[in-house]
Amino acid sequence: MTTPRGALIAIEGLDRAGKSTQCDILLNRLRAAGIPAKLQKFPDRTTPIGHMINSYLTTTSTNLDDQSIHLLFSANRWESRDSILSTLQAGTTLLLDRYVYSGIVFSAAKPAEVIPDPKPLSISWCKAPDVGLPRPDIIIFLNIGQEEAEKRAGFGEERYEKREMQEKVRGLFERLRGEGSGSSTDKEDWWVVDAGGSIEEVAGEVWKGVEEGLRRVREGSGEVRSI
Ligand code: NYM
Ligand code: MG
Repeated sequence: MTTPRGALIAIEGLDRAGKSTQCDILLNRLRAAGIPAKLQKFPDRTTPIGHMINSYLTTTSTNLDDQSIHLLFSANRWESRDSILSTLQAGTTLLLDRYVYSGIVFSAAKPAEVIPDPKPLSISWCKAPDVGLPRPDIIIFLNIGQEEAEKRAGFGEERYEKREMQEKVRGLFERLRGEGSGSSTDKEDWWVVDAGGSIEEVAGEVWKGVEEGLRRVREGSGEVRSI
């Protein structure tokens, strides 16, 4: 008998929603339950493309136009595609700390800087370069209010961590999740968790989402779908 494939679980949310904390807890919890698991973070700042992204996010001297940085974020996922698929095929569950969905909403939320054509990037334009990447079995969305996020340590250090931008990101995530008009992802892909509670409370709710993701894989065809 072949090994059943691992689950692909994306954790998404605004900056300071607690994604990285929850990913670490989850990884330990999966392993403690005897489920082989790995964590992959996007952007992956360790690759050459990731170095460019990091310098864009952390310095004001690296200037890239909105389209170019968007495509770099996407390329940074494509360069992991083979390892994502082989990890799943080896029976290892893979947690993604951000994925395509952050890619879409952060780019689409940007105030267009280009003159004389100040149109923001559309969701469909932003989604296009990621079409064909492995699609998560479940996307766990850590939902946090803006005031709570701003209270958390480190907020405001990087590009995009501004209130106005974050509010747009929040609205666009809602649209993607199918809560507004013009959703471009399937509603059943999303598992929304209130991330305003204690770390333990949130971890408990996240775990329920993971169990749902694992169930979908068990009952599914074994195939990894594509975006
Ligand atoms: N981000 C992240 C994007 O703009 N596009 C993407 O494709 C991804 C994966 O990068 N503010 C943004 C969201 C964050 C920033 O992410 C850095 P993190 O998780 O803080 O390292
Ligand atoms: Mg950040």
